[in-house]
Amino acid sequence: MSLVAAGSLLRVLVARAVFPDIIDALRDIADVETTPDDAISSPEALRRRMADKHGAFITGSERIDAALLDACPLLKVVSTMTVGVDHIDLAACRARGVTVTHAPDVLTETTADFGFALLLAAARRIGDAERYLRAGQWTKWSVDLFAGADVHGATLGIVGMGRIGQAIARRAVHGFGMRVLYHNRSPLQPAVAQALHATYCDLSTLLRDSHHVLLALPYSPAAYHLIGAAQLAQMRRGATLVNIARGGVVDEAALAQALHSGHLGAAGLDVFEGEPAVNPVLLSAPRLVLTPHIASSSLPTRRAMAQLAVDNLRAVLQGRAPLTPVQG
Ligand code: 8YV
Repeated sequence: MSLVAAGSLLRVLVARAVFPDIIDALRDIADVETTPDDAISSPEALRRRMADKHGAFITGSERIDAALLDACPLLKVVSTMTVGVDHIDLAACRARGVTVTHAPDVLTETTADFGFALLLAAARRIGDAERYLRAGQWTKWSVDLFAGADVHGATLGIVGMGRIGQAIARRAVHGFGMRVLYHNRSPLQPAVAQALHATYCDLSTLLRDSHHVLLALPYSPAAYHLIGAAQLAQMRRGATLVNIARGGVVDEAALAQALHSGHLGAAGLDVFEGEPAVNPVLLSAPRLVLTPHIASSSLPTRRAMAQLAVDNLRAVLQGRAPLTPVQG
């Protein structure tokens, strides 16, 4: 059953400039307001733009909260092209009967590739080495020039063993001969853990025993500064920390301190607490690779994420079940 009477058109907001050819697939069922300049709407502007809409296509940049929802009485569906939903107040959506959909699965392998790339870049100091060469500082070979840590054969601790964590574990075990420890809300089914050659342990054990620690957990308030000064101190001297989860999981000042002191060997961050602003303490920290939240950014994957978000929107607006609703 359609959500509006015959003759009147549904209205959808596409909050950022995403692949016009994919968005065009909404036009036969809805009047579509796009964002050709790709500007990020302030909360007030977003409220204004969404006020008369039945559906919204959003990215991780748009925050959906109770105040916004109260200004959108017609809203039926919020479709985010991200897998993470920490920018959406799910309880407020549920209370108002607004369906929330997200984009899992399509980005898993691409994001896992990037997590591994960031681990390799950090451990093997690729960022520092490239800057050094480009700056014309390479005048002679020397025995320990940018000598980093080995990744192959080392122990990788994965915090958050969902789809992406598991895809990283497969790369680590089968591609790099690593031993994998993991920490998760609950252990995997024994057969799944066995197939991944991954061993469950508590966070302290994982931090103590891993040469490299990779964060791939979904963000929730409980995960805020999960890795702070005390946890960094538990990590092995010379270990690597990689964060592809959300910036808030790591205390950035404590991380900078652990790099300056030499306790941590290296780190790689794709996500930041105040992004797109980056805490200046990170910019001056040594042996740190920084990337602008691009783990899912291959062109085919970003297109697949947008396509899935469109398919979810179409389904809900046409009265069908969404492909990938947010559970819970
Ligand atoms: C997004 C992500 O690219 O899907 C997620 O949860 O973190 C990334 O894939 C990012 O949120 C930007 O919208």
